[in-house]
Amino acid sequence: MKLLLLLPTLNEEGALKALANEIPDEFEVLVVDGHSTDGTKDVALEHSWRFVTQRYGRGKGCGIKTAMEEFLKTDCDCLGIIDADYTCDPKEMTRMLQALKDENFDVVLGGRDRVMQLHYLGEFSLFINCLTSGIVAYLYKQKLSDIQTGYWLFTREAVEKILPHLAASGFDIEYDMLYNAWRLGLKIGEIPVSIRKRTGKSKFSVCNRFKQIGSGLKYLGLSLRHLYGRRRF
Ligand SMILES: Nc1nc2c(ncn2[C@@H]2O[C@H](COP(=O)(O)OP(=O)(O)O)[C@@H](O)[C@H]2O)c(=O)[nH]1
Ligand SMILES: [Mg+2]
Repeated sequence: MKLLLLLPTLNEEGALKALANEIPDEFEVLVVDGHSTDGTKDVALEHSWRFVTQRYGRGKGCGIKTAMEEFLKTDCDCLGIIDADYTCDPKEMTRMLQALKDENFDVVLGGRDRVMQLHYLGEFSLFINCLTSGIVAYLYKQKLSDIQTGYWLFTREAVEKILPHLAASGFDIEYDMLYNAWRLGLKIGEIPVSIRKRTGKSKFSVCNRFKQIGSGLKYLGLSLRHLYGRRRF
């Protein structure tokens, strides 16, 4: 199975340099960039990776939607996504791909180790992640422990089905992808993966944190409406 690995970037020059030697040779790499002002593009071109500037505006979600469109233009079978900030180990994607094949999943998430999350992301992020993941796992009846993960893997068919429904433009894209995968009846799996210390600065600001709470409530409402029908919610 041919895999296209997406690295969504916003000023990730340092992290991309560190990641470069770790990406398995068999993966094709696509960098979708949100108008970086550092040397992100140079690093991508230096390694002969495909480089595209995102369409539809600012935010990670616009980057992911652009990447899905670019993926559908290739002959690759699967789209893997990892955050390009060095927290995600690209080799985990090989294990995710194996799980996708073995279990016939349409979508696989990498569930990041919670002790490492506490260490690298802090108590508050871990608390929010446990809370939102717990609610989603209960409502969607799925074994999911980490819905805020940066590790995602989709079959081509899953991308074809999900893409027309994606509405999120920013960091709410993870809620959106999962909500639509579940709503469309795709087979979703999760396997345990590792995380590491970020290289460079996080783009997830305090303002983003508030927006993310609003988005979480929005997708909770949409999910409840999907489960119980329009009239009650
Ligand atoms: N294409 C694109 N990528 C983005 C944008 N904002 C953040 N990213 C990338 O999304 C990933 C996650 O962002 P990050 O800053 O690490 O957020 P955090 O993991 O929540 O701290 C990183 O690879 C970022 O470079 C954006 O506007 N466009
Ligand atoms: Mg990050």
